[in-house]
Amino acid sequence: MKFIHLSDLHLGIPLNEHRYPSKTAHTTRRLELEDAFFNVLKEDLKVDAILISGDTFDKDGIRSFYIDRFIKQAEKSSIPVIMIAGNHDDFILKPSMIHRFKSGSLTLLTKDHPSVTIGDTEIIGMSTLDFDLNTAKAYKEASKADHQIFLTHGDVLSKKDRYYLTDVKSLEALGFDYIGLGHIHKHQFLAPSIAYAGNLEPFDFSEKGIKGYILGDLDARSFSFIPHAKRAYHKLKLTLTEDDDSDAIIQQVKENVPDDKALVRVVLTGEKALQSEPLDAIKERLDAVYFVAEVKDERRIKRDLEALKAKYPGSLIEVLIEEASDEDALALALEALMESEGAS
Ligand SMILES: [Mn+2]
Repeated sequence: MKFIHLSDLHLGIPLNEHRYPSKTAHTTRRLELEDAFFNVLKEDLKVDAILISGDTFDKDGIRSFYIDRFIKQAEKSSIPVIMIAGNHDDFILKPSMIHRFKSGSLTLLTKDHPSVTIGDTEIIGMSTLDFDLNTAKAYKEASKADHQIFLTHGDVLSKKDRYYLTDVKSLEALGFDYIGLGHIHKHQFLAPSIAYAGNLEPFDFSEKGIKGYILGDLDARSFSFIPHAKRAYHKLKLTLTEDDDSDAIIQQVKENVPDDKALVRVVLTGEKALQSEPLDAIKERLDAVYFVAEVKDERRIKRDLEALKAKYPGSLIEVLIEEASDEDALALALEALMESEGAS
């Protein structure tokens, strides 16, 4: 039995428009998030099942279009799609909704129908709402199939999370051939056969790194992460000297982030020339290279202000240096003053 384990699609998640350089870029990204799962379905996958471990929908109240499209595509899939509800989409367990998710190739595992058997493997699922370790153990022990997979959704690493389920050791002790988890968006293996799949596409700068799904082969006992995302977020801190201009900045960013489809946040630190290029100009140049670029300037003006004060004692320059709170304003004022005084 081979399967794909994916998670946390959060269909309908709002995307902050003002973070995108244009309406077109915003729309492009919105569609990439909406289409990620359907693109997986379209691929010629040599697997026996697609397992989704919760939070398929972002929240109750999203446009029905997202739910309708998901059901329509999943029910006609050539590969069975087996899903559970997470903490974000437990509304699909409501009596008015639940029946829609048992149609064609689509099966939602619920308290009343907690498992489905495909070939020699029983897939058991428990939503965040229904999670109970002893019940999971009882299901495993009652199973007559050769293999068992368990799907659930919540935190198994931090007890502080209000959706904490249990710890990894307790999950391991259940003896499943594979446990597919949802909730934490960063994909990770907690044991050779226990994994968070993470989401298919990153949603914001808090979700760095490569995104994709887990490809599992129960007979080979092999479970591996497969990258699938169209884009990745990158955060970059550059330490500059006052001689570094936008050419040097762009070059350094390109060396660190060669992928021009990326979404990049650059923090500039180090030294800044008194007369430096406007931040907007740097951002515009980065915008021309990357899909989304953000720049934050944390540089400090290097010029020795104490020496300047000593050179112009009792002058407006001294007052400015002592009173200015904003470095950019200080730089501009100093520049203007020194020009008018013929200093440089
Ligand atoms: Mn969740």
